[in-house]
Amino acid sequence: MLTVWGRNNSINVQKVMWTVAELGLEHQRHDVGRQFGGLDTVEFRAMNPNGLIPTIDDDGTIVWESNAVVRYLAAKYGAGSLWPEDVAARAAADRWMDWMLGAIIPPMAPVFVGLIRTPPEDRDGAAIAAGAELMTGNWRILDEHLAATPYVAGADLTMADIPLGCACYRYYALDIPHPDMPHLMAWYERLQAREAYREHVMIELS
Ligand SMILES: N[C@@H](CCC(=O)N[C@@H](CS)C(=O)NCC(=O)O)C(=O)O
Repeated sequence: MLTVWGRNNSINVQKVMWTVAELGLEHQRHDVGRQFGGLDTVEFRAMNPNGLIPTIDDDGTIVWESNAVVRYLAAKYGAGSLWPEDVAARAAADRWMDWMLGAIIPPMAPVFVGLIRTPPEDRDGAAIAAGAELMTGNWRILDEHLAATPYVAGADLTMADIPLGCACYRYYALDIPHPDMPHLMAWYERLQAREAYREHVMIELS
């Protein structure tokens, strides 16, 4: 049995739960993190010494780091679908998963924390605007890439779409300027047509 630890409003848990749903895996999820606590217990730290979510136990195999979890599940249960079997195709997916961590998450963090988790009177407007501008510039790179391909790593949904798809929902849900990026929007609409995406990713920001 697959067990997932993590509250459902965490972007990193959402990556895992969307993957689990796309693969149709039997599972259980425990609400831990933030208001639920549970990350500082001896038992949890024995699984993940960082005390962070998501963490999974798949019949005794413990995995943490959300992109590593997505890769593990895709490789084990989604060969030929979420997991591209061709090495070059897999590299095309891998690079965009890692790119999300370096190009989207750092500028998105001050925008998300500033607008969602900070009272209006305490917000750093300059930091929010700078993050939004940097993030938008990087989304433009993906927008141009998506002009030539319906999904991030080819004709069909793969693991490459998962981290970026989770971040894209947040980008459009945040109250910042959203310049026209037609290819990004078309891809985002394709993702929204998927039940698993709507259920596990399109959750009110909190
Ligand atoms: N690089 C890690 C980051 C993990 C992380 O920072 N998780 C956050 C939630 S998104 C967390 O555990 N925060 C503590 C909490 O929720 O209490 C990953 O991608 O899994």
